[in-house]
Amino acid sequence: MSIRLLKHAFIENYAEPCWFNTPSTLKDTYDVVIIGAGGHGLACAHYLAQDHGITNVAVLDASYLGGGNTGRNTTIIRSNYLTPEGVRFYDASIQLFKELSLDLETNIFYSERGHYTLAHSSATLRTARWRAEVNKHLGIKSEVVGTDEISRGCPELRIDCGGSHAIEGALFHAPGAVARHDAVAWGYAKSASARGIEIHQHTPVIGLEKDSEGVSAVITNKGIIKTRNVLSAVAGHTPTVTGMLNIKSPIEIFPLQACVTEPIKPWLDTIIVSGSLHLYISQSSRGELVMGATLDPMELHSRRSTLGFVTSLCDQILDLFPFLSGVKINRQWGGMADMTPDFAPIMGTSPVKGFYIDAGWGTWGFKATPISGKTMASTIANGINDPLIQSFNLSRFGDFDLVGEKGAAAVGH
Ligand code: PYC
Repeated sequence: MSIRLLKHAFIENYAEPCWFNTPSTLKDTYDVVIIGAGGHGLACAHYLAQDHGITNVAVLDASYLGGGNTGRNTTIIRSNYLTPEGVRFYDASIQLFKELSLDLETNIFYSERGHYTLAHSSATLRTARWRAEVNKHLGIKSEVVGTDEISRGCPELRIDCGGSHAIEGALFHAPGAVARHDAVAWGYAKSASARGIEIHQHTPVIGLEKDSEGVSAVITNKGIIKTRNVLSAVAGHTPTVTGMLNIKSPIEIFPLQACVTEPIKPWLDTIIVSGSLHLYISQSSRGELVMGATLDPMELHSRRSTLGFVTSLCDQILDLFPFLSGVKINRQWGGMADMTPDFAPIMGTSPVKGFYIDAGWGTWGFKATPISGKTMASTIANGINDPLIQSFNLSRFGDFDLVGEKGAAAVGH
């Protein structure tokens, strides 16, 4: 071994390059405490500082930054939802995503690809038309296309789909895009940090306190923080956190699994989704095929990934793209999807004053990252729900005023 190399093994005083403000101790009090250093929590921190000048903020995470669903999703961005509330909300997110690399001075590799939701039956085509009409009405580019047009957009796609469930058409959504998910979290963390916001990793929250005025303290493994504003942005851990204040939520946690292949030459420049076959596939800028399926069928608080998932997904993918049979799966993983009964998020104020919820992101959270951060920041700064998230409040379940978002992924169409 060369002496030069050995020298580096014994010298430990090279400072690690660090984008984030991660002090080793907590302050006694903050104006806002955000639980969850995923994309949503960090985006909220960024917009609290940028839009409202609120910087006495701590973002806490039980584990590491971006290690939950932010780093585990398949990065699809789209706004071709079915409800007007959903379409407006996700379109506002796309508008923020488009400028995000510049705004955060971080390349998030935003890549507009076009998004095909395949229809293998006349019933699915009918839903596609319904979604296209709602989208067009709200100025969103979506249209139903026939098989010739699908073949022009993705010549490799086998329209007869292996012979048993031929493709009849698709909902095509030109703004459909992908981005590098962890870079989104890093960019928001960097920007929030630069404005003085603190990020505390490996700082689990073990309790929350309230008094007659509302939420009053956050108990962590490193001490108690006094605060009058707490945001829970913890995806699959939401019922645990809301339970600390005896707030009931209708969320149920289901595993959602995904995988990537080895990198191969670029050939797929669109996003292909089939609700009927339970699959979605796109190609990353690195050349990997990023693929996923529907939720696991049973409620489970786990991120494990299974052989059954990858074999059944590949079986379906090969019906569409048989030439991939020799391509290797490199990695597979799972995330915890916090599903709501109406497939829309739970956002905004809660029954406890000063305690805010950003949850119920099921299979639709990554694409909402910028707009959830922006609207939660405005909600916290003003103490009232931002108009864009009014319909997503927890109170809708008590008021029987559900959203019914059947344009969400992994939802029967
Ligand atoms: O909402 O498009 C989506 C999606 C794809 C995979 C998970 N969610």
